[in-house]
Parts: sequence; C-alpha cells; structure tokens
Amino acid sequence: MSFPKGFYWGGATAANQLEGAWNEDGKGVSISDISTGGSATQSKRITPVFEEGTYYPSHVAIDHYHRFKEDIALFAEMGFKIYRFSINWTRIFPTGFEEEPNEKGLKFYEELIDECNKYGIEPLITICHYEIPFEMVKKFNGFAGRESIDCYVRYCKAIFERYKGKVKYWLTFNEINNGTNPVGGFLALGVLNELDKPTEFQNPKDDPQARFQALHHCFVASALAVKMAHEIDPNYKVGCMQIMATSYPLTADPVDQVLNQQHNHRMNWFCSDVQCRGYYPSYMNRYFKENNIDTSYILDGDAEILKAGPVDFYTCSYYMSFCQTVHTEGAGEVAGNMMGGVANPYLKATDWGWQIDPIGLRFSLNEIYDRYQLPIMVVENGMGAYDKVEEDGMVHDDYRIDYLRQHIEQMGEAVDDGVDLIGYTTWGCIDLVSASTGEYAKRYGFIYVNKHDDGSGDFARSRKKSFYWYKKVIETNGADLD
Ligand code: BGP
Repeated sequence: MSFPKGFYWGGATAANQLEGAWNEDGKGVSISDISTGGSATQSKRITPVFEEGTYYPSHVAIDHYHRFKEDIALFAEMGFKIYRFSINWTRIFPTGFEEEPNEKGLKFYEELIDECNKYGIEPLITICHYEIPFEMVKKFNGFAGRESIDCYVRYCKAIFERYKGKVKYWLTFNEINNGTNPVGGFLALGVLNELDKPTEFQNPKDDPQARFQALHHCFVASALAVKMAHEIDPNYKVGCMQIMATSYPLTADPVDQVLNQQHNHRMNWFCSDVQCRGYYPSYMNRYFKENNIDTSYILDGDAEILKAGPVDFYTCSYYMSFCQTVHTEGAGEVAGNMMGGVANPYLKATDWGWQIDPIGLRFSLNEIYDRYQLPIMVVENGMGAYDKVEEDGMVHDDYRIDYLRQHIEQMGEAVDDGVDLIGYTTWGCIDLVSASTGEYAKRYGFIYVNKHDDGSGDFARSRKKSFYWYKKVIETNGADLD
C-alpha cells in the first residue's frame, strides 16, 4: 500500500465550530449563531430570537479567532500538508446583502491563510459551511430564494479576488446533499420554514419543495462560482463536498437492491451528479414527480450555467454506513450525521451510535471514482468520543487511533485499486463544538481543548496520544500506521 507522493495529509474544521468571536469586528449573525447547545439525548434548538440566559456554543466555541496562530503552529508540528477550514460568510458580508465586503473579516482570513502558507500548509477553503447569514433566512428562507444566488456570487467574488495567489483549493458548499434530508435543510441550505417560534433541530418543520428548490439555487450558485474562480485565477481548483453516507441492501432480496439504489440516487449521487457532470440525472424526474416537487424553479438558461461550471475535484465526509431494507421486522435502526437507516449487524458503533465501517470507505471511493474519474479528497473522517485526561495530563485515545488507522488502511487499498485519491483531512483535528449536537463533549481532535459544556475551562490546548501518532503517519506518508 503506498500513498502517492505529495499526498495531502491534514485536518479539517469549520468557522462556526471553532472561532467564537461571533459578534466581533463587524461580524453578522449566521444560522449557526442562533443554534443552542444540546447533547446526544437532548436536541439543540434553533431560536430565531436570541433568548436571554440561553447558551449558544458558536459564540465562544474554542476561541480560535484569538488563538489561530497557536493552533496553526500545532498543526504544523504534526506536519500537516493541508488545512481545511471555512470562511464565515457573515464576517465578510454580515447580512449577505452589503455591496462592499467587511475589511476586518477579509483581513482575518488573510492572516490565517498567510499563517498556513508560512508553514507550507496548503489552505483548503470551504466557502459555505453551515454559516449562511441569518438575514437571508429571514428575507427569503435561505437558498429557497433565488436572490441567494447573487448574494453567494458576490461573496465568492470578494474572496476569490482577495486571496488570489495565496490559495489553490476551494469547496463551494459543505455537505450539500445534507439538504436532501429534512434535518439537513437548515444547516446546509438555510431553509427554516418557521420564524415565529424555536425549532427542534432534530425535528424541524419540513418543506421538501423548499429544500429541492434551495438545492437547485445552490447548484446554480456553485456552477457560477466555479466559472468565476477559473476566470479570476486559472490556478484555482474548485470542488464539491458531499456526505458520503454509504448504504448497503440489508438482504439479497432484489427489492432491497432497488430500495438501496433509490436511496443512493437521492442521498449519495444526486448532488454530486449535478456538480460533477453539469446536468440533472434522469432518475430524479421520477422522484420529483412522486414527491410532488414542482420544478418550475429551474429557469431557462440554468442548464447552460450548470454545464459551464462542473467542479474540478470531488470531496466528501465519511463517518459511517447504513443499510436499507423492506424487511424491517427485527432490524434495528441507527442514526448518524443528521440521517438514519437500518443497522448493519456486522458493524459496531461509536458512543453516539454512528456505525464504524472502514471497508465502506474503500468501497465508496471506488464507486465515486468509477462514476466521475475526478481527483478525490476525503475531507472529513474521524471518531467523536468522550475523552478523559489521565493523571499524566494526557488523553490516551487509542480508540481514535484505531478508528483512523483502519480508515487510512482502506484508503490505501482504494489507492491500490486505482482511485485517484489526493488528500485526507481528518475532522475536528482540534476539539471543537459538534455540529449535530452542539456539545463539546463529543471530541474528535488530536489536540485537546480544555473547554466543557458546563461553561468551565480555560481553552488551554494540549497534545493527545493521537497527535504523536498522526505526526508519524504524515512523516512516513502513511507507511507507518502502528
Ligand atoms: C459533518 C459536518 C461537520 C462536523 C462533522 C461531525 O456533518 O460537516 O461540521 O461537525 O459532520 O459531526 P458532529 O459534529 O455532529 O459529530
């Protein structure tokens, strides 16, 4: 097993989950800023009006905004070749509607990018990672409104022009296909449907019409961004970002094969088919018809826009897999990453019930590459766990090392299978706030952050056992995984 020379090893984060400083230097309110804390058993809530005394984790997160130099230095110590982070849209355009960008926001990310480049770490920037300006939700239900396209393109123009020559890799929308799920509609697309009262994050009022309409506007916005990026800097490479929620038929019953195929079409292929190929896949016509989705939001000229802006590479998050079956009696249910399915009896799960399936990663990478023949990066993968600082002051996270080792082994297999895999950024390389549960207790990092859900902690950073392990993995280009 050998990873290609120049393979991009690194880590990934998102602004709303680590920066804090939610209202500093002219920043506006994003959709994540109105989400309360929660836990594995208690859903977080979306509150259109801020509640006095309620806890909003994104407001402080891990205070990266004030500590980014220390954090990048730690990433450099591990030998990162790439660092995936997101630009919080509301630092650049606080409401989404301004004509001119906020200079202080642009400056912050410029310093962050310069800091990465100083250590030879390639920045990989997610343009929109669950950080749509809340004002856009209020005005037109997020991306359900066609006006969102102009807001997004204006934002892209500002950052593409400003960071020209300093950045190569961009991702247009984080986990765009999360918008095909009711729970994902808010974070991925800014579709909220109810502004007059708080919404339970795990149980939102759903409007499939609004979600698929919003997805279309994201496709158009993404295609326009790709085209514009290439015009501004021919060296820019722009990718899509999908949740790869690998799914198997639970039984050999042909009915389960078709059920699983339909699930995969909608969940795993629809968005990437549009973004990689530049046109809608025909299987969605039946889905739209059977689900009463009126596609008159697809306007004349949109097909040409999509055709002119296919992405340069494919990226995905990968955490777990599910099964599909019509034989539900006796079959357990599992959830994970804002969706659910039928449990796979061959797999174990994390403390949050996400089923661990390293081989599924090899399988899916092959499927993706067969389909698109584009370079691929796995830009999120990792194990959320309860970490304990031992008496020696260190977290001995062998469970995390095991999880990552097995996934890296399977990526190596995929490379040997012929997949053009060019990078791997583990999720939450430094402990941060969980997106689905809004808690600190679910930790992913190589770097421990002393901050807790009861509000205690001084944000001090320390190296976990996995920190030293990943450093060696990078040093040996994935050859030494012990
Ligand atoms: C993905 C998101 C991330 C991240 C990760 C882990 O869905 O892109 O933002 O948080 O999953 O999920 P969680 O934080 O819910 O454990």
